[in-house]
Amino acid sequence: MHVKHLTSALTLVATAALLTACGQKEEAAAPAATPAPAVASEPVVKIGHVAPMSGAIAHLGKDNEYGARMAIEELNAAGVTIDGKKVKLELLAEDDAADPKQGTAVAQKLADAKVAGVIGHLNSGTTIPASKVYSDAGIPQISPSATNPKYTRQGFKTTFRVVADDVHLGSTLGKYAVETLKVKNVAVIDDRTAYGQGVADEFSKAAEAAGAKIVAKEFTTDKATDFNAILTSIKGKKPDVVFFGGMDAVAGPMLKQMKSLGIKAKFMGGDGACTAEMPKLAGDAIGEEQVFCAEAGGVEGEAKVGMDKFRADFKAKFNADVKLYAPYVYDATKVLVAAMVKANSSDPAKYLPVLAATTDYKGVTGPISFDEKGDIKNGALTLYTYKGGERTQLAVIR
Ligand code: ABU
Repeated sequence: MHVKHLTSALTLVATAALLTACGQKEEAAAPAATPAPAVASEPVVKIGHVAPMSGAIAHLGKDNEYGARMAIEELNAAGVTIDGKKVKLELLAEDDAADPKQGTAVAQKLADAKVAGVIGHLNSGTTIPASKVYSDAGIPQISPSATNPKYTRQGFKTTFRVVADDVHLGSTLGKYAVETLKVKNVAVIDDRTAYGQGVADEFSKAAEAAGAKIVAKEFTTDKATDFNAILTSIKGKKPDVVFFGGMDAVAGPMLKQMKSLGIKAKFMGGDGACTAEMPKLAGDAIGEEQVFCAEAGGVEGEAKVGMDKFRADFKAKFNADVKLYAPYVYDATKVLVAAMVKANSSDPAKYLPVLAATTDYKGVTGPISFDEKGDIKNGALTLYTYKGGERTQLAVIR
């Protein structure tokens, strides 16, 4: 079952016989070995986490895993009681290398290990195929970062997401490009992943609907490092902005090559290219207020106090800044466990309906309620630019 009882081996307590020396009479008879009372250790509840811990975006995978570790350690320290028993939460962390095949393989491994729930995966391209494995096994899954809408639209009862999706991201960015940045000619590149292609398509639709012209459409891959051919072609079309659907590991070098080709256009991206790592990846090619992007969540005003504390605690614990989705992983983990506690069970069949009914959970990323598909209700977006080598918040949009 999902709560594993660890039983201690019986400890034999031997009491030394006290014998008198030199044939003297025994002062105390040696008692027979007596089994000590068995001390049952805490039941263990296993929670899976999956993200790429190897490959080009391992830095983001590590950020996610740190978020999960922080939540689990805090919960264990505070004490979690399910059905009257104090339990120990155990994180089973796996690496899917952002590869769909490896994603389904580790999903099966976690299902076989009878995890009570899964936080992940990071990428839409791995989260979507893995979700079939979890659905078949009846295991609830919360993605903290996969934004392709398909994930929660497959009719599975086990899929949840604590961030806004690509429809929200792409359409908001497309509108922002035309209405606020006043761009007219747009070039679009995607990395052919489920996320990159999806967010680029949504951006294009919204930018066109707002009156912009798509002057170039190109694609690359999530492993490419040389963009000279597509950027040279784009340069000839004189775009005001280049939108890239893909991750920061590709966006950074792409910005460098735009600079060396003399392309002065603005650069936009979705959440995958909106990380604190971008200035490091793009170096001095990241011009002042040249790059605009959005994170698929956000808090402002008083609600920011919890997020600011989370960031400070994270830094103190891991000696690293939050790169992107660690706070969402942290909240996803706590929401999952809160549902188990409320349901008085870590059995997925019992706590899944309670998880689905989550209403106004107060997370560091804002209030979390799920709609009928398992998507976050009223998901926010945060628009950012980069100034002085720092990701700088522009606005939170609901
Ligand atoms: N949302 C951007 C990164 C993850 C993904 O959806 O592939």
